[in-house]
This record gives sequence, structure tokens and C-alpha cells, in this order.
Amino acid sequence: MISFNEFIENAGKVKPTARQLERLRETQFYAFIHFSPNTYTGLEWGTGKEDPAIFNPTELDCDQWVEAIKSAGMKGAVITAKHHDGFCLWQTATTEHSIKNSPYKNGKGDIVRELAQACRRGGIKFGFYLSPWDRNAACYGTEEYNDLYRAQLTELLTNYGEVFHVWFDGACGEGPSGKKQVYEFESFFELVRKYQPNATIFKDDGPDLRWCGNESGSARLSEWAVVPHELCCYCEKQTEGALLEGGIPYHSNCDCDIGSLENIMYSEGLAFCPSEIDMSIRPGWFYHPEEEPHSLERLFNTYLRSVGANTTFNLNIPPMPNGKFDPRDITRLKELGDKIRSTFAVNLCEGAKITCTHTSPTQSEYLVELGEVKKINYFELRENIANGQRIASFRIIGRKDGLWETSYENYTTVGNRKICVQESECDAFKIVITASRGRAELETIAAY
Ligand code: FUL
Repeated sequence: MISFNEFIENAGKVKPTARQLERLRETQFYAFIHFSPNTYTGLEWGTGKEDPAIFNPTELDCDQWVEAIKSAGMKGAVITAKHHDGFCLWQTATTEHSIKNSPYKNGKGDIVRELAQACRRGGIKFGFYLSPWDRNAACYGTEEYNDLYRAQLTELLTNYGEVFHVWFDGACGEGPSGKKQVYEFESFFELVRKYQPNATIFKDDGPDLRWCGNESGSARLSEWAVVPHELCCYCEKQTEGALLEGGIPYHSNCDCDIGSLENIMYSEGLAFCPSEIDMSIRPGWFYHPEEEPHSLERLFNTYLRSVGANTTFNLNIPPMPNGKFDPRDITRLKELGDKIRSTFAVNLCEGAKITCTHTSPTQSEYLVELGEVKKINYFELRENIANGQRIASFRIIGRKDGLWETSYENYTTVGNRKICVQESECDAFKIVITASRGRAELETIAAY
């Protein structure tokens, strides 16, 4: 059995794949779009018995969606190509329950194509959600359904150009046979890898991104991307064996603490699988005219607690029955983008002198000398996550009038990006890393 120190050091070397790294570093904030017969019935989960004739977005404008998405600073869009009701928004050969039997463009429309093209025109990425749960398909609940699902997935993966993100969920019901569907997820993921090797795959338990465990938009206090392999079994296992024997002190990947030392010590090995935060701009995933978008404050806080807490952020905006975004949502998205842009416009550490001292193999200090007293609202840290996630606890100490004063304490993980909301007035500050899994590698220290 390896030693305790070796175990911790190995945990700090569990690495992301290139596609995970891209998602975390570049396309970290993207849009979800929930659009289906539910938009016309007011339901959140359609029954599958809806008449395709109700689906008729007479003023559909995907360029309007893309512009609004971009105004918030989002870099991609993920559409519900099919939700639980089984209605397909594209020209599929696999079912009659689709847009081809709707009045939209006399049955010739293809909203997946319209969005993919609008994304390309607007310079953002395109992705989709194909709900495994299908309340319309007659073969749901039998083995044949997996073939149908694979055929749908293949159409979407091969006919619409580059796909950046494929979203799956585990929702599962009973088919007409009264049997629950057993999904062949491994074969679904193989198709994604085959046709879209750069796409990240989201599912509750990985392989590339996992669910954060809530729909209210908050990351864990300690958001580790390195988690016990048994919780994300579709990921590659990068370390072997439990250090300690005994029962696992957690039950699901939605628990509030899954990557801490106390948990990984008992794991059967580790995997790299960061979490994605998914939340809707309104209470519902689908459009309901009586609902209002969340406040700017709530959305901005969610941004800080997702993108700024080592996760990605998938923010849903539901189109209205006419096929456009609601003006209230458009305004809110622009306000959010403006707030993010203005908050992070000027890095107060620009030109600062930064010195790093590794005080021990697992402790380091970064001294940042600003040259003059500055008023700071946010500190931002980024680890070189390409080499693994290491920092387990840190604090920030500011200096004013020659006195060092603790301004920010008891913080835990950093990961790809940590935004600390902390007002401070100082002419120098220190990032004191009090524990890390091997030597910490801070790549960015910024203040705003
Ligand atoms: C869940 C679904 O049941 C909800 O309707 C929604 O689509 C959400 C994003 O995922 O699994």
C-alpha cells in the first residue's frame, strides 16, 4: 500500500483531458435553451401525447437568441433537441413526433439547424440536449429504444457541424410496457467520441462534466474537480486503490462534500470530473408568461459562485411561443454581461511585483506588492489546473499602513478559477496557501 503522502501527491496529479480543460478555461459560461411543446402547454414535463400542431413559432429568430446570449458574455448554446415529451425539433427519420408534423414552415423547418447556423454566424459554439427519457416513443422501456436513441444521436452528431457540448440526464420513466428503460450510456458516449471528439459530455455522474447537485446555482464550498471514481464511473480512473479500508462516507455525487481528503481517502481511485451548474433565468426551464427573470444580483452572484468556484455555468433562457426571447430576459442578459465586464475590466495587480516562496512542499506564499494603496472588491486566483487541482486551503492577508491584517480566511479550494468576494484596502497582499496536494501552482493572481 502506498504511503499517505504519496496518496495525497497522486491526488494532486489527476489531470483534465484537453476537452475538459477547454471547457473550464475558454467556454465556461454558456446558454441552455428549453423549447418544446411545453412552451405551448405551460407544462414542465410534457406527456408525449401533445399534438405536433401546437408547435408553431411564427417569429422564430435564432439570431436574436445568439445576440442576447453573447451580450451576457456566454460562449455557446445548448438546445433541447428533444425533451422528455419526445418531440424532435429537427428533421429526423426516426419518429413522426417531430417538427415535420407541425405547421412551422409547413413541416419543413429544422430548429436545430437554424440554431447551429445562427451560432456559427454569431461566433459562438453549438450543442444539444437529447433527453434519454422519451414519453412518446412506443418502444420506450425495451431494448429497441436504445437503437432509436442511438439513431437520433447520430443524426444530431453528424448533420449539424461542430458540437461543443452534449447534455444527457438520467431521468427515466416507465414505457408503455410498464418497464423502466435501461439506458446503454456507454454506447451513447462512444458515438459522441466517434463523431465529435472535442465535445464535452455532461451527465449527472460524468464523464466530462457532472451535475453540481442542485438547480439553484451554487457550487460547493469546496469544489474539487478530483472525485472518487465510483461516483463518476464513466470517467477514466487515474489513481488506484483506497488508502484506507472501510465504508465510503458518502452516497451520491450530489452530496455537499465529495472531493475532500476525508472522502477520497476511502475511494477506490480518483477521476477528474468538474461540475456544471445549470440554472434557469426564470423559475421554470420552459417559458411561462407569468414568470419574471431572476434579479441581476441573483444572476451575478450565481456567476461568482459557479464560474468563480471551479465549475462551468449553463444558464437557461426559454423562448416564448412566438420563437423569440422575452424582452425582459434580453434586458437582464445584457445587464449581466455589463456587470461582469465592468467588474473585471481593470486588474489592480497589473504591474504589481509578485514573489512566490514555497515554505514547505505543501505550503506556499505569494506576495503581491501593488505600489500604492488600492481598493479591492474581488480577488481572483487560478491554478494551473492542466497539472491537477491542488490547493486545499488558503487565506488572503492585506497590508495597510505597514500592518498585515487577515482579510480573508478559511477558504478552501481554488481550482480553475476562484473569485473571492472581499473588500480590502491595501498596498500589498499575500496569498497564503496553508495546505495543498503537492506543490501549489498558482497561474493567475488578480484583483478587481
Ligand atoms: C432535468 C429535466 O427533468 C428538467 O426538465 C430540465 O430539462 C433539467 C435541465 O434537467 O433532468
